Amino acid sequence: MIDKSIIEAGNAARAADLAVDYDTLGERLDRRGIDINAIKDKIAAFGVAIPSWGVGTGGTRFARFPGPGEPRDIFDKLADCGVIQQLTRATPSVSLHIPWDIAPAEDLLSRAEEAGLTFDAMNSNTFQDHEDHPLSYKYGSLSHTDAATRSQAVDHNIECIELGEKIGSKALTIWVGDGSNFPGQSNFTRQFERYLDSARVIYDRLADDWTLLTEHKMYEPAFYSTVVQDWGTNLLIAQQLGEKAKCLVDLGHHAPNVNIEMIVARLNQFGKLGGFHFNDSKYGDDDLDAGSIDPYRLFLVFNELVEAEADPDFDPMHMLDQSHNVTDPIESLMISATEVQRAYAQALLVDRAALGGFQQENDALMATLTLKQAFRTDVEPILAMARQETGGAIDPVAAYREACYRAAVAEERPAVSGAGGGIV
Ligand SMILES: [Mn+2]
Repeated sequence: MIDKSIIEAGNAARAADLAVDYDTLGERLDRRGIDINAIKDKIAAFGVAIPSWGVGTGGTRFARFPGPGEPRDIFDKLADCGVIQQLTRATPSVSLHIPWDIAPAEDLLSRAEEAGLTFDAMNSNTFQDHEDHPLSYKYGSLSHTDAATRSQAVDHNIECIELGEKIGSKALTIWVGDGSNFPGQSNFTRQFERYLDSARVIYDRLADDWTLLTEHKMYEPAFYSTVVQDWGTNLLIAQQLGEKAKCLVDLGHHAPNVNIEMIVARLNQFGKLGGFHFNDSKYGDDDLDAGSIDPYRLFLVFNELVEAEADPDFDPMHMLDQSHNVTDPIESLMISATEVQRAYAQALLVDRAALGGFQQENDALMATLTLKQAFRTDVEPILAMARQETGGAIDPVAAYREACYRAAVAEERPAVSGAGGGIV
């Protein structure tokens, strides 16, 4: 963890400027009928989960360039996630990926507690072969033509649920690499029937307070078709399986220019929006840092989420899911968590009564300006004040760099090879 005195000294040096900036923004928002403290409290209560695999350097299918002090195992990953939470107070939970993070439940629990973390959704993995799985997933897993392979994949998902139950998780996320690379290779209908049959066995194993999240992806690793290619198929799965099944939207898993905020609205309208994987993209599933390319789109997604918050039962899960190839993953995850909070804060500033009126009157210009007014507001003082008041750092990256955390862990963690392709 970072020495508290570093955080306190950094905050002390910045506190006076922050107080002025916060008060100034508070006055401006007050003129718009908005209570800045109410927004700040919502931001302070908002959390986005860190994926355990995100704290390691990612890569492409060409290569991976690991940095110093790479986490060696899940316990190193929990330590890194603890630092992110300590400085940002925006990432209270970690999402595990099995088998990469397999460890005894009691050890996971005690180390998470030390790091001030809880566990978010469990993630199964049947997109690669496992040492202790005799059958290969080369031609699919839950939808494989071979019943024994499907059964092996189902059993793996049930093991993920069993570990999750011991560590306080309440959700299983399934993403499969199943699909085809050639027209004619797979029968679309039979393949999806097999997927649904397998998913039903997993679903039936879930406790009543668990959620099954299924994640769609239009391509990769299969390049002609994927079994769960888009939100339509994802919605069909959730509807076929039942109440506990919901859809997970990964922002990078769509064709370029798809209207993702509209997908969010549709899924929510029918009670099937389960959660998000945040990242950003320029060309495809680039897994770039959230908010780094198109922050307006992130805002528009949150605009739908704030609209949905009117329903007290609305409680989607939020997680970052991105690949850090050229930055320190801890720094990228801290900035990304703040970008997600920023989009949420901006969306909270939308004058919804005015927007509804402009929509009713078909005043397209004023409706869109209502959104722009919220988006253009610099909410950084709100985010920084929320961090300061909850014990985090006003400037998380500055505190992290000053603490030389990466150099310190590099002393204990041996350098790892960058050979071979990396994936997240
Ligand atoms: Mn994802």
